[in-house]
Amino acid sequence: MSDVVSGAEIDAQPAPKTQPKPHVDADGYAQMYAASVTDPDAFWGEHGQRIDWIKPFTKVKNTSFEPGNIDIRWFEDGTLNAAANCIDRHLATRGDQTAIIWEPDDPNTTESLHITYADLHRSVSKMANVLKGLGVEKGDRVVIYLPMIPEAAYAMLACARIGAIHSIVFAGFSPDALGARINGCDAKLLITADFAPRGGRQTPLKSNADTALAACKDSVQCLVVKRTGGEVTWTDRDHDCNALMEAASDDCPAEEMNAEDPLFILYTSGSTGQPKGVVHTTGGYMVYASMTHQYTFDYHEGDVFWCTADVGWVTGHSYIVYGPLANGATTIMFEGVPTYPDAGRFWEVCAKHKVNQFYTAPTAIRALMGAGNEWVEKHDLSDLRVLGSVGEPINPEAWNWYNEVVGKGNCPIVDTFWQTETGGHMLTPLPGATDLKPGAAQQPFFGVQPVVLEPTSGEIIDGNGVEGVLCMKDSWPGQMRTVWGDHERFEKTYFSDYKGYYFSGDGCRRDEDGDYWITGRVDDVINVSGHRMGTAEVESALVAHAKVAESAVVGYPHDVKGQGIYAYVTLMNGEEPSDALRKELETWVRSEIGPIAKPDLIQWAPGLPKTRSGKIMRRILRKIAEDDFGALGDTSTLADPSVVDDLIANRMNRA
Ligand code: 6R9
Repeated sequence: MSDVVSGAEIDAQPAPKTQPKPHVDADGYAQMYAASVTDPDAFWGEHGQRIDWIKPFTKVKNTSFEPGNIDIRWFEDGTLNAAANCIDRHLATRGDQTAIIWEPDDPNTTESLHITYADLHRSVSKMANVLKGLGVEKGDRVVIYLPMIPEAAYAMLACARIGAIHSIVFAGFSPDALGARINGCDAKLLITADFAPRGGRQTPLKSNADTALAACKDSVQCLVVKRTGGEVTWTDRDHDCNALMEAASDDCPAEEMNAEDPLFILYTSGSTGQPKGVVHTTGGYMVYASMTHQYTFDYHEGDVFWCTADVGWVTGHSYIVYGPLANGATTIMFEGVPTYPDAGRFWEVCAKHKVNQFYTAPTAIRALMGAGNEWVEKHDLSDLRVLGSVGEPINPEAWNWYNEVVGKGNCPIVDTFWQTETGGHMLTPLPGATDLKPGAAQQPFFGVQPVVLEPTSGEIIDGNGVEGVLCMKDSWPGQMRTVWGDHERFEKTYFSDYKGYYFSGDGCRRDEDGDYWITGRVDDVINVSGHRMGTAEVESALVAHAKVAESAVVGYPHDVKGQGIYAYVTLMNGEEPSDALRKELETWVRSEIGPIAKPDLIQWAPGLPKTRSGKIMRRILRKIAEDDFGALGDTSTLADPSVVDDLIANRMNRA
């Protein structure tokens, strides 16, 4: 036994893991940042080379934020294919490397899958040929309504391969929301699955799809993936995806696309009207998604990267699929939820697949923090190097828990502020380069030029220790290009309140050190569990109910969700409030929009506080929902100030 080390001794002295040198340190960041904003053409001309072009670009930046002429183009004469960048270019060097690890909802009944780059090439090419066989051509729109299964990535990349534009609808959305999005972009095809297992439950996707398609043109076809094999009804427009893929050729050349050809549409909520189709194009988006993925997460060759988002959100687009795969990473696709089968699931998956970078939302962190440290401590998280947060401001308590209990004080936390509209990270610390502050998004990514504006005058506020609204002074390659079918709405939403700037909709503070802190939306958008929702959308769902005369929806602080949905509802004359009706309205909103839009609190409001011109005073409703009615401010402009007393007396959210 003399020269043999016993197992116990090995356990007692684990070899320290080698840590790669971060891509940039503080000086490196400062130099690169300065270069990116002083000469964007030179900077992005160089970093544009990180992806493969079919025809190299000769022009880099051609962008205008000028009123009446909002025009954003990057690399505009270059051609490329996004799927070839995510797959084909890796085949020679890493065909056998795992591209996607698929982790199922239920680890006790289903095995995880390791899909190599060669496998991915085969499946995406087959799916691309299936799409072509169904008549999908370059420029056509394809709506994807799938669970988090490998086919979701195949479908995205198959569209990209043939130049079709995908629009993913989160599988938690209702048939109505799905139908509106299919019609909104005049899609030729819907790709869905029989069922979506999640947290041990199953959403009947195909049946939802049938309901949605009843409100669409007969010509829209439906490609159905078998996920569970459960029984579904079959109609004339349905096609069996598994059978067609099996029969399809695995040879499908990648279409040559212009840098400014649309890659995808993704619907997102704003402060007014129905959700709008955010359009991202190919070249700038790919450069930006891959570069942010590499630098923000300090991604190195061979790392296993896990973003827990759903591909139905932009985070899943940029940091499950396009960014990691463009960089030749191993990316995890997780079908489940953080608490199923138990509250240790995230950490079990991290240990099982030796995850190096882990990226999730504050709402999940808060929920798991509440479940107790023992769920984390029983798993080996020693491969974790970087932790990420996205979707909403992270409160310091959750940040500290994430840092200490999950990261053991060794993993920088990157609190990434960005939006569906921005394509990739805008403000974020960089591991190894930024001294972290819990709750701050801190510093602009390369090429991003944040400004703080005075909310009413729109004047730039210079210097540090200031607060205002967050705008961007100039374009970056990942910026959205337009609202699908409505360029005017694009200009009106993002460029009209503050002329010459891109307006994020968020408030922010720049502290004494010049670090940015996001203070939350300044418009009527609320953030529930990291999901963006327009209060107007929930209101219009409520008033669509026959018994509802009027409604006003606001957010209120919620321990786990960040914000909860507080709905004030005025009933039609003659209708009586009851708990049964409250339930009915909750179910109604779930079916109109989806479970994430269900109001947490509904207050019966015989009247709403309005100005004499009839405008609802949301400021007052917000304060009452926050149980902070001592600070209502001026109510003298109200048409009938007594409604406020009634609302306070019957408030639902007593501290
Ligand atoms: C990526 C994504 C965007 C809105 C955004 C802001 C909020 C996102 C944040 C954050 C504070 C962060 N938000 N990240 N707030 N700190 N790190 O979430 O896109 O769904 O479009 O939401 O989310 O309010 O304006 P999206």
